[in-house]
Amino acid sequence: MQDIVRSWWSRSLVGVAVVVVLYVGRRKIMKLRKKRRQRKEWDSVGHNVVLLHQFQRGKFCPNLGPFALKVETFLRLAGIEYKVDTDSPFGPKGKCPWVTLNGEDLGDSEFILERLVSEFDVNLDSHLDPQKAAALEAVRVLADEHLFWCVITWRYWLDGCKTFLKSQSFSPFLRCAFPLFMKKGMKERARHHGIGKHSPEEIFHMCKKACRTLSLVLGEAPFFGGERPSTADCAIFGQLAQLKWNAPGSPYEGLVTGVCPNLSEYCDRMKDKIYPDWNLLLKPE
Ligand SMILES: N[C@@H](CCC(=O)N[C@@H](CS)C(=O)NCC(=O)O)C(=O)O
Repeated sequence: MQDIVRSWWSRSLVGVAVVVVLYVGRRKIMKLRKKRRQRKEWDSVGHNVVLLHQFQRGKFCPNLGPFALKVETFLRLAGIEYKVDTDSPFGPKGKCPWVTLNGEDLGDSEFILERLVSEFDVNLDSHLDPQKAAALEAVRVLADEHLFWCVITWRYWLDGCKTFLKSQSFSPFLRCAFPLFMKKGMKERARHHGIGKHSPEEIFHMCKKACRTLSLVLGEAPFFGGERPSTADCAIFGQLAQLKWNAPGSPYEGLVTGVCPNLSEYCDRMKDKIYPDWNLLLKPE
């Protein structure tokens, strides 16, 4: 009797092991096939057509990622033909956005823009003298490397994604899961970065100071580049758009709509000039 039970058990175990191996193998093959299919699609968008990999569109703003919005804004201003892929938002450096150009994958918005400038021989800054261009680069870093951290630390950790989710058309599953993994992950990242050591009030204060600085730099000018948008405008708009459209009803939104209204007007101006199809890009539900 014992022998029968033992052999039944060992046969069952072998059966389970075979099923698991088949299941894992099948998944791996499917993943490989998907990758191959995607690669084929990405490489066939056309010569000199940029494929921009980014997050899905939002309810009020075409992108929840400031760096993706920066690249898309640049592509439009420079008149470079592009297509969008939202299936694979994370690229070679594990970040969003990234682009595929003529079969080559490029990561990091700054490196992408530099490459586009040389590849397509475009210059959005020809009207700037070197000193103004250098000052704008410093302002761009303030937006990309400082304002960005204030906003995402608040968005994903301090606010627990509550306000942010109002601006996105996520599925019910993502609505529940997103805050769970983002809150903890963001807390850890913010602590490593250093900004997470400050109190919520201090982080808001830092964000306000950054907005006031941007507001003073902009002054009465229509764009940071003066009469027309420059490369730095793409980055600054990408970051400010997060406050203007992706923080509805919050004190962070108030920084541009109330404290520094010229930044809000600036966002509208950029939107109207560069995105005549803004509403068509949005994902309302
Ligand atoms: N320096 C990068 C920053 C990109 C970045 O931080 N993207 C965020 C989304 S806005 C991201 O991918 N975060 C995911 C992660 O860091 O794992 C750039 O300019 O492209």
